[in-house]
Amino acid sequence: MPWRHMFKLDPERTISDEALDKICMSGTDAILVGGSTGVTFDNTVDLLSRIRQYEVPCVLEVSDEEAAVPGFDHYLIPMVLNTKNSDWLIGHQQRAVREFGSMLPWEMVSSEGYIVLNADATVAKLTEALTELEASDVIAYAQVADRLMRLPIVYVEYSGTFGDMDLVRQVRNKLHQAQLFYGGGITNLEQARQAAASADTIIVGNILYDNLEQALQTVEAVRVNNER
Ligand code: 1GP
Repeated sequence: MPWRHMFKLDPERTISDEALDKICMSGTDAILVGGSTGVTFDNTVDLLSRIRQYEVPCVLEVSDEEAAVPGFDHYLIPMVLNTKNSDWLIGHQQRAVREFGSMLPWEMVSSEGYIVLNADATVAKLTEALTELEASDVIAYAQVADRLMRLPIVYVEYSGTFGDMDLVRQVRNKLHQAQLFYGGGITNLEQARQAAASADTIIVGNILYDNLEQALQTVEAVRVNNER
């Protein structure tokens, strides 16, 4: 996946046509559709049909098997590596495959190994993530994903707060084949630059709803990086 910058839109949240136009025309590499709660088939279809008016690639992160909507360019299936509850590692995924496996466009599906590190985030609470981790624990989770499970993507998730970039860099240095996604608390261009220098791909979410202009500037971070 060659993308370096993605905006993440939550189908449960309201976004105006004007804001969506700016987001889709921003130069971001792809729009990621996903959320921890309240994602339904209907609100996902609605958001997809609006994004489809633009050329930007559109990717669905399938966090609820009920909202597996056809018509996206790619599908990402999250597996939470540092959960206490194996349902979030393999349970939901097993049920989704049982239900929809025969219909899945497998060549358009990639799995993501999430390491959820902000204890206050909805995703951490929902998935019962073990967030009190040493750097060596985090790196080991990433290596399990990369070397043992051979997942194509490791996602260091600090949703809602800007994370430890030194740790993110350490993780990337240990990855053998997986692509490193970073998301969480990117609210301006400077943070986006730091994250883009530490991970392969950065994901910008919440700030789209709080300060659209600042969010749009984050796209510059990967352009500048690419030119280096
Ligand atoms: C959330 O990693 C993404 O899944 C982005 O995080 O909403 O904090 O930008 P933010």
